[in-house]
This record gives sequence, structure tokens and C-alpha cells, in this order.
Amino acid sequence: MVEINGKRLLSDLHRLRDFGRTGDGVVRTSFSDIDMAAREWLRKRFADAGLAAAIDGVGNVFGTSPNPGPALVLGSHSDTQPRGGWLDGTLGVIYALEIARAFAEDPGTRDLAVDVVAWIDEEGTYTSCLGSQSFVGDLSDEVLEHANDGGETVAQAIARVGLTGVARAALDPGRHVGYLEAHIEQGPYLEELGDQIGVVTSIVGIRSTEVEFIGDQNHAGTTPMNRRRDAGVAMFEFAVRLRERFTAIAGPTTVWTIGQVRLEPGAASIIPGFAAAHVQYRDPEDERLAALEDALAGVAADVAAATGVEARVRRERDPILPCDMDAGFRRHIAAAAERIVPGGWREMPSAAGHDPMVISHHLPCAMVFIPSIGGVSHDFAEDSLEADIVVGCEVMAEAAASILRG
Ligand code: HGY
Ligand code: MN
Ligand code: MN
Repeated sequence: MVEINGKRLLSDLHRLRDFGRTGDGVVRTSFSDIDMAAREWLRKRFADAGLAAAIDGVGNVFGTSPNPGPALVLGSHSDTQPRGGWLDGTLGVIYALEIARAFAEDPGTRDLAVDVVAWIDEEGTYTSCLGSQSFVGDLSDEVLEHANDGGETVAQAIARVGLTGVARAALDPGRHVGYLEAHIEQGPYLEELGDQIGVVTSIVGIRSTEVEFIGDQNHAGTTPMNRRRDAGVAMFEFAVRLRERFTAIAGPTTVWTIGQVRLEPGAASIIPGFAAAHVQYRDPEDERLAALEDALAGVAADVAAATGVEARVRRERDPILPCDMDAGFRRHIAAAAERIVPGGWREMPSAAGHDPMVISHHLPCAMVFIPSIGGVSHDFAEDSLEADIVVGCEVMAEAAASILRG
């Protein structure tokens, strides 16, 4: 069995947590100073592990094994949500680093090639899965114009951190035979069912729609109720009707949320003339996501008619399609899990999005989950047991070795 150094693994996880640590959580959004400092630390750690390491032209940290292919790419993202947990993304990056080191230290795996990556902007501060889109050659000029909430575009952020014109890591079909990512489950099932390992079968599809409501800004006291075009009232009515409509057509695992809203000008004594709601919805079936998107547009039109406020519906990004993990890789992971935690694993879908949503259209991919305590994620309270963290890395290492041995 590949000898994972659990102490070294945990020490690097905690060191990376220090970059942006805020209470028990982490604030390390893409292209922030602390994110770039963390990337420089990762680049050095990748180099210390014997990898040819660089921060590429979009901010990915990429470490290339000195061994000839066939090579697996192992990794995850090192950027976080605006109020993120310490393991979301970080776990998979440090697993990959630890596996590269453990392989190099063991004569039985010393010749296996594992390239290691820390993607940038999986979390969508500018545009989700930015780094992996670049790696597979999907990064269009249009995506480079996507902006963060402050209005800075991807291209401007790349220039600000001094990466314009720097070579970008790219998938090498003559070398790379697949991509593996370990991640915390971010949901309740492994813990509730008493399993330590999740072998991911598929990743849900995701659609994101912004609905703007344009009414009349006016005095909150002197404007008669029957003459108002209150954009806030329209948005709240939309949210209630959307819940009713989506509930009626949802499948067993459909999820949605309105996680971000705007009211302008946002003063208590002014009737809001503008409101915007960002709706994100997910499902394993793209047909159902299309039906939800149509229903959403219908609800917006109904609310506009009912309130006299104009409603504008806009896709925030191209739909992310549901994707399947590679069946052969899944068998390797399942066999490794059965060897290390007999009976303590299960196959399961991912309701969270991950970079294999992009990469799996170009390379076979697979994912390993470990339990999240209380099923909590995208919150400072996110955490996992140390024992589960170490076991997850052992399973990932065994599976990677087994895949590369063929
Ligand atoms: O939102 C997601 O599913 C991922 O954690 N970015
Ligand atoms: Mn996340
Ligand atoms: Mn993640």
C-alpha cells in the first residue's frame, strides 16, 4: 500500500488554512492578495516535492512530474467562497501534493507520473471553473470579460497580478490519461450513513439566471399605493411564486436558491426602482433544468403583469451540463476503498459542482469524497475528522497507483 504521511498531509492542510484564515473558516477569493500569496506558497511546495512548478497565465498552480507519461492530473481548487470553509478545494490540492511526494518516496511507485494542480476560480468569484476551462482549451475571450462583484474582469485581474502573457498550463493528450479530484462531500449523507468514502458517480447540472425588476423610484410616504411600481414588491412576489412553481415541477433531487439580491437605491424611505435576484438551480437531468428555466421566465412575466413592473430575465452563464464520472476509474477507487475501509464506502452523485464538470468533456475523470461534519459547507463551520482526511488520501493514492499501473 502507498505510504501516506498523515502528519505531513495535515500540517500542509493547516498551513494553507492560514492564508486567509478567519475564525475557523477561510476568506481567500480568487486573485486576492492572500490567494496569490497562497499560490506562491503552493508553487514552492510543489517544487520541494520534485515537480516542475509554476503559476500559469490564469493563476493555476501546476506541478509537472519529471516522469514520462502516461500521467494522471490530480488536484482541486485553492480559491474559496467569500465566506468559505477550510477544506473546500484545499483538501484535493494537498492530497495531490502528498500523493506526488509519497509516490516519489516509494520504489514501487517512484516511476509513476502524477501532475499536481491548484485550479483558480472554481468558486466563481469571476467565472466558475476558470482554471480548468483554461487547461482544457475552453477559455473564450467572452469569459475573460466576466467580472467579479466589484466590476473587475478576469483579464484585468490577470493583468493586476502580473500574469498577462505568462504561459498557461494545458492538457497534453499525449501525456495525460485522466483527472482525479478528492473533495469533502459538503452534504450530510456519508456521515449519516456511517461511511468514510464516497465514490462519485456523476455531477449535477447547474443553471444560473438573473432576473431584474425595473419600477419607479419614489417617495415611500407621499406616493399613493395604487400609483406605485415597486421593484422590491415585484422581486419578493417573484420569489414566492417561483418556490410554488419549482416545487410543482421539481424532481427528487432538484435544488434551487436565490442566494444574492439587490435593491436600489436601498434606503428605507425610498420605493426601490430597481431590484435583481440571482437564481441558481441544479438537477442531474438537463431536460428538467431546461423546464425549470422556462418556468422561471413564465413566473417573471406573470409577476410583471401583476405588478406593472418590467421584468428582464438573463442567463448569467452558459448552462453547466450534468456529467458522469469514468466507470473504469470508479472501479479502481471502489477497489481501493474496499481494501482500506472494507464496507465503509458507497457510490453517490455529487450535488456540488466541481472542475470535472469541465474536464470530463476532455479527459476521463473521477472523484473521491470524504464526510463533512454535520454536512456543513460554504460556511466557516465546515470541517472533517482527521481520521477521514487521512483515509481519503490513502484511498486516492491507491486508486491513482492502480490506474497508472493499468
Ligand atoms: O457551488 C458549488 O457547488 C461549488 O462548491 N462551487
Ligand atoms: Mn465550493
Ligand atoms: Mn469545491
